[in-house]
Amino acid sequence: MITILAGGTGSIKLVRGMYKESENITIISNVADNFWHYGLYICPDIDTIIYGLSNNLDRKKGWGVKRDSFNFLKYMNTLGPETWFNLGDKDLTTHVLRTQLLKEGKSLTEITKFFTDKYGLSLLVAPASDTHYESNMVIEGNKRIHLQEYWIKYKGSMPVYDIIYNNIKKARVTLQAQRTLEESRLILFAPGNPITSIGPIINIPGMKNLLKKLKNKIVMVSPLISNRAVSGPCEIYMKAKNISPNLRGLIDFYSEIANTMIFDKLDEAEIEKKLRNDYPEINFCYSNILMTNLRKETSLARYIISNF
Ligand code: FO1
Repeated sequence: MITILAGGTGSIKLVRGMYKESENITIISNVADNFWHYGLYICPDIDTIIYGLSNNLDRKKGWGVKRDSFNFLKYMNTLGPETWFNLGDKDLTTHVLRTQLLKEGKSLTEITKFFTDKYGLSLLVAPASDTHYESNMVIEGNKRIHLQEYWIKYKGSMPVYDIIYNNIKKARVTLQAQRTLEESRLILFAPGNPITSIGPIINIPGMKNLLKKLKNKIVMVSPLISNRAVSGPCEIYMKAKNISPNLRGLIDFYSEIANTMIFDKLDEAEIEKKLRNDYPEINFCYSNILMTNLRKETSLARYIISNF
C-alpha cells in the first residue's frame, strides 16, 4: 500500500496520477482548512480529493465542482450576509449532507467514507484527525483569523506574523490513519503547502515521532520549482513561520522525517552544487514535477511507483 499525505489544490494532481497508476493507495487528508460557514461544515481538502478522483472537480480552479452554478450564493447576497467564499450549488449538497451526518453523531472519518462510497471511489480517504483544529493566521494586533478568511476574504492582503494550528493539542491522528502509515510500503508527501497542507498533519501530537520511525519509506515531492511555489501562497506562509522560502528552507523543514526528496530536474544543478553536501543523509532525486496535464500527472506517478 502507498499512503499519501495530501492537502487540496496543490496535491490533487499527484494524487490523481497515483490513483490511476496504483491499485492500492490511501490518502491522509489535511483537515486544518476546515471551517464552519453559514452553519455548514466545509472540508475543502477532503472535497478536492473526492471531486478530483471522481472527475467532478473544476480542474481550472482546482477546487469546487465542475460546471457548478452559484444561485444559492446570489440569493444569499441579496439578504445581506458576506459571500466571499464561493460555494457552488452542487458543491453545497456535500456540505449540507456532511453537516447533517455530523449532527447525527457520525465522525468525520465515517462521513468521508460515506462520500467516497457515494462517489464510487475505491480508496480510503482518511481525515488526518476527527477533532476539529484549524490553521489560523496571526495578523496585526496579534489577531487570529482563519486561513480561508485570510486568503479568500482578504485576498492575502495583510502581513502575517505567524501561523498557528489552533486546537491541535486536542487532535489525535485517527487509529485508521496511524495503522495505514505503519502498514504502507511507501509514504508520499504530496506537493502541497508545507505549512497549511502537510504541516498541520505532521504536527498532530505524536505524529512526528511516528513519522521519524517510518522515515526510510517517506518520499517528499517538492511544492517549489526554482525556489518558487508551483501554485498558491507557499512562500508567504513559509516566511510567516520563519522558514526561508526556498529549496533550502523546504529541505530543512522536512529533513527530520523524509528520507527521499523529489525535486524538479530544473533544480538538480543548484541542489547538487549548493545543498547536497549539507544533507548527506537525504536521497535527492530529480524528475519533471510540474503537472500541467493528465499525462504529466501519470508520468510522475509512474516514476514514483517504479523507483520507490
Ligand atoms: N478558493 C478560493 O480561492 N476562493 C473560493 O471562493 C473558494 C471556495 C471554495 C469552496 C469549496 C471548496 O472546497 C474550496 C474552495 N476554495 C476556494 C479552495 C480552498 O479555499 C483552498 O484552496 C483550500 O482550503 C486550501 O487547500
